Amino acid sequence: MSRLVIVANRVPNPKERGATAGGLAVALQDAVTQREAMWFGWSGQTAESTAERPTEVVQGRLTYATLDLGRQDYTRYYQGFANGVLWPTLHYRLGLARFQREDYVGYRGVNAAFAAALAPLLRPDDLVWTHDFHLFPFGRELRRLGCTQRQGFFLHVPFPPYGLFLALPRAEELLADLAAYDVIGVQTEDDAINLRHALEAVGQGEAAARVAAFPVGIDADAFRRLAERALTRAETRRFHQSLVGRALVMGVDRLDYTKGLPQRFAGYAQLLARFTAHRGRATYLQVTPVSRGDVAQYRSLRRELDEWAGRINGQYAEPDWVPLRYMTRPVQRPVLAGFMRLARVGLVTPLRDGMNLVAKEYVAAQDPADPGVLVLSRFAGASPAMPGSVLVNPLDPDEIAESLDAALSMPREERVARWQANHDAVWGASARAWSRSFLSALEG
Ligand code: ADQ
Repeated sequence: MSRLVIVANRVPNPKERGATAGGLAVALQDAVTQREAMWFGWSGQTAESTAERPTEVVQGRLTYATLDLGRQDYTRYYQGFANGVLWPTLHYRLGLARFQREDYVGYRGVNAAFAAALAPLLRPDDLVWTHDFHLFPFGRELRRLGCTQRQGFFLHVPFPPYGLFLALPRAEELLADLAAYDVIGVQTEDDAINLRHALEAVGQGEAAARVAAFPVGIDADAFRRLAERALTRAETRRFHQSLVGRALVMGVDRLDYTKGLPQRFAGYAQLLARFTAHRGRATYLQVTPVSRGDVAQYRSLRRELDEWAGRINGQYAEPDWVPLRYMTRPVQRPVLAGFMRLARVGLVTPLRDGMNLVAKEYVAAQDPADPGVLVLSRFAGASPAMPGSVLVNPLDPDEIAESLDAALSMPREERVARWQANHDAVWGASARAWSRSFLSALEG
């Protein structure tokens, strides 16, 4: 079997395995245990200038090869173009993008530097699998250096309608970058349609034929076990006792403007205003660790949410009941899994999301005999395959309130039927199936 080389902006820390690993590391766990593999990418550290040679750590058949980023590269490539322009544009928010020519030049420069650092480490029959929007140009840079290996690319975030994407300065060049890959994977059929249109519109029809949808999944059995085991943990028991029989609504998201958090808080406020029976009977826990805190838009979002939380609790709290418990500190995965199992409602309302793994984790965490209800945004990549969810338009706080009321009032029989309707989407489309189907397409 040929070696697998995974290229991603962030490489997991070899010391943090299992429970603390990030989403991508978890999804690729199966792939890297099946064959010899290498993770290649940014170390997460900055230095005076970007390293030319990676630092390698070998763990059995798995090698981690990482580079520090120069401070200016960090600002331009990572903060400026990847997070400041591509992230909003790919989530349909062109108005939030701040294009600056030097950031774009920095982005291309880091991709070229990464390719130059990886090329000498490659063997002729390696499979190279590059991940996400930070690395559109990476495959073409490798080709420029004479690398002829099979190369695949997977986009974890959505791809917007082509007219929107083409409004981005340098869109054509970025689409031509994608044409260097043998397989171009996206999350959903809608993303595939949008990306094919964009490629065709710029004369890259051949590349359009190499685009396919590979929906990301989770290891549902492992998450279910985590959730069950969590019930015996002291944190979970203390939390359960603190609910004193009240129905728990739960949200888990990175603090990001794509996650629809102000609208979600507004929806919960509408629930308390319009459906007064839930006052004193429901508790909403939102866990939202701060991410990208050095970007202005994220700081102002944080202030907005602080205001919402203060307003909701100020207006509706009772001496013995706090309607909203809002946390911006990270919570460990095993603890989170236990909290999800206790939740009567999983509230997942991104304005746009490539997939959204929290929706799948919530379903996996439930007790099949007495499951909770998933209230899910129509605009999460997870929604087409999850027919048992209560679907909402995340821009409409009134609709969120009505859906919350319906979910909180739902009889057990209907909750069980809806959970079963979501079961296949979660257990059938596993992390392992995702990486295996992508890699078999890449092997040709
Ligand atoms: P993200 O935008 O990070 O991922 P998501 O799919 O929800 O979004 O994955 C987040 C992961 O981090 C989940 O496993 C979740 O449990 C965990 N997580 C989130 N908040 C947490 C918290 N407060 N504490 C601890 N863990 C937390 C991107 C795309 C998604 C796509 C994934 C995978 O934006 O659309 O589903 O990649 O392709």
